[in-house]
Amino acid sequence: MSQGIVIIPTYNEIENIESIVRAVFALSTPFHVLIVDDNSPDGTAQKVVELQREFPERLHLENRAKKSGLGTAYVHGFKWALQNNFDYIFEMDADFSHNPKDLERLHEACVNGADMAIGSRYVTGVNVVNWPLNRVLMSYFASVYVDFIMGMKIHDATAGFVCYKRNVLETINLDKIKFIGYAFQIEMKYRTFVNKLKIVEVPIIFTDRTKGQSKMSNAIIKEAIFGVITLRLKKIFNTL
Ligand SMILES: Nc1nc2c(ncn2[C@@H]2O[C@H](COP(=O)(O)OP(=O)(O)OP(=O)(O)O)[C@@H](O)[C@H]2O)c(=O)[nH]1
Ligand SMILES: [Mg+2]
Repeated sequence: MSQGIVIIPTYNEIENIESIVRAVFALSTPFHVLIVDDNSPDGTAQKVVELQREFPERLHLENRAKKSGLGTAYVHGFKWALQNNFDYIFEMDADFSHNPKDLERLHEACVNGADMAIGSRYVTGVNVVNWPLNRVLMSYFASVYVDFIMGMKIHDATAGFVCYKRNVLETINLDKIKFIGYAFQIEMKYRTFVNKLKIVEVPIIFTDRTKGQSKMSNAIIKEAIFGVITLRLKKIFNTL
């Protein structure tokens, strides 16, 4: 049987970790979960170790020494998932912005022919709950900007709720991925697009986190703005 694994990067998610893990394991599809924790000072990883006693087969933990960004945490998780022979590999946040129930809809899209299924906020209008207007606008226009520079027609280019079929991650040189924030999400989609793989957007409702701290920063926004141009130039000069 083909197996799916949900990768959840964490930094100081003690208020969310137990409920998010339980929410995934409550689904009828028996997904595995891989937590990639960056030595969170609040004890997130210790909580995962505790939960592993209850879910010894399906809950996995990778510890990294220090906070190194969401992008590299995912790259670490992707390599782990490929090595451990998973067929469907998911990205999901720990903070319940992504509804774990939607994992099954993303999975279904990939089982039915998509190589990459994106949980998208902007396919049918704007499906974002409780975000300040400036964040909604920035996030919405990020995709317009991505289309303008890269010619990639994806409604939600910075989405971080994704299902990949393993072939997508096998065809991307993961060692080249260095971005840490939204630029990472755009880069993964761009490389999938450039490789002419099938990308499908599945409409989801995104809700702002209610517990724990956001790790968004101006540096992440800057990285995205210049990152898109860098990726486009690399493609033009054949060094992507
Ligand atoms: N391992 C690891 N995880 C991280 C790092 N930065 C963020 N994360 C995790 O990545 C996920 C998304 O981070 P958020 O802070 O929610 O970022 P965001 O969703 O863009 O921002 P908000 O909407 O404000 O919550 C969460 O599960 C975080 O715990 C990091 O440096 N290392
Ligand atoms: Mg979040």
